[in-house]
Amino acid sequence: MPTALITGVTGQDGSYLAELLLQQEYTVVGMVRRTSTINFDRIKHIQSQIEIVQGDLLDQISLINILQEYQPQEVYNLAAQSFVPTSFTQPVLTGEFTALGVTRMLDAIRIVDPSIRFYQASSSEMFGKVREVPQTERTPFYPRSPYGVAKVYGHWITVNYRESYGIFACSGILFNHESPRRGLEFVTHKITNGVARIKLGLSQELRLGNLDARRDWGYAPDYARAMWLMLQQDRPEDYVIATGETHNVREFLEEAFSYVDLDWQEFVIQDDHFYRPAEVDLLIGDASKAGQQLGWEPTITFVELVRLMVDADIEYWERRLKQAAAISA
Ligand code: NAP
Ligand code: G4F
Repeated sequence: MPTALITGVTGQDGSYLAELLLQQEYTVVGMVRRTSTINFDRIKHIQSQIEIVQGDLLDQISLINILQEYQPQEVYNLAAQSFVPTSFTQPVLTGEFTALGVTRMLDAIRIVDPSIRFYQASSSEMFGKVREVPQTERTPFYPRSPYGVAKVYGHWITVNYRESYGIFACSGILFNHESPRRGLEFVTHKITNGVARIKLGLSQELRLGNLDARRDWGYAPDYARAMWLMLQQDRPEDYVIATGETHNVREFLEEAFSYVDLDWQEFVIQDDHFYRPAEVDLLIGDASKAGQQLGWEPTITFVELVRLMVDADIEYWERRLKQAAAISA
């Protein structure tokens, strides 16, 4: 059976992609960086089925060694410093992980086995101050954060290694995708976690930044499927993956709070701390190329996404409350 290496396997997307590849009977090798405490929450249910190997996008030799030892046919490069606000406070580190890390992996592939198929996690953040609506594979980039700039570098170095060395390298230009496994600092999960805590009496307020920003929000497992499909094609190409619908943060709030019969305006406080030095105001993707060539389409609507995230957070906090009650009884 084929072997796939996933960098960023402990992240939201890495965990869903690992599940999908295991279902397809791949041998899955998950690269993790060394940390002082184990951070396998998202993959603990499949940990025994994955080969976990230590490596770091900052360390070229670790990448070469992993490719030599495990000989994967496919590499999915999902590791990155992925939080936009942190890219403003740690721009150089973001460039090292999110931009140069891509070159380190591509060069490791070129040296060890150029027949390896490569997936790069490109981002709709590259469109930034958008040049056209909706955004397609041909829309010019205008990134608005050090993260977006780093992703543009990662995107073009992927194209360059494809054109220079004939590597089967694809970029998925993925629009925002969410799930109960989304990091808690991203706006969707911050909202649904806040809603659950307020509903259960654990919080009284939710502090947020810009409520006018518009995003094209999809469901992460659908996007993991698109990554895999890209590497199964006859030719390497780049694809936009998106739902084709856009909503602002305020609409997300309305949907999440009203689902549990609360009025968001009674709890949400706008806080300057959560505004960014430069904002991406509007993202909406046109995934028709992925529809035609990959047969890909999203399976979950915006309302279903909001509700499944609220449900998961309420379930999580109810479980925690029951555990606390059992301990104190
Ligand atoms: P995530 O949850 O933040 O996961 C990032 C992963 O990268 C984590 O496993 C993290 O490991 C790992 N990582 C960070 N720095 C590393 C390093 N130097 N060496 C090795 N591993 C490192 O991100 P995600 O939402 O799953 O996104 C996956 C990828 O898609 C990212 O590249 C992101 O930029 C991109 N993307 C995401 C979206 C989206 O909406 N989710 C949209 C477009 C593109 P730790 O667990 O140790 O921190
Ligand atoms: O959830 P966000 O932090 O996601 P953002 O910046 O769009 O980036 C995510 O999607 C990208 C794809 O386009 C990925 F490449 C990237 O790795 C990441 O996964 O913020 C969404 C919007 C922003 O406009 C932000 O200003 O929500 C607005 N927002 C308003 N209040 C907030 C908050 N964002 C956060 N994180 N926290 C707030 O309190």
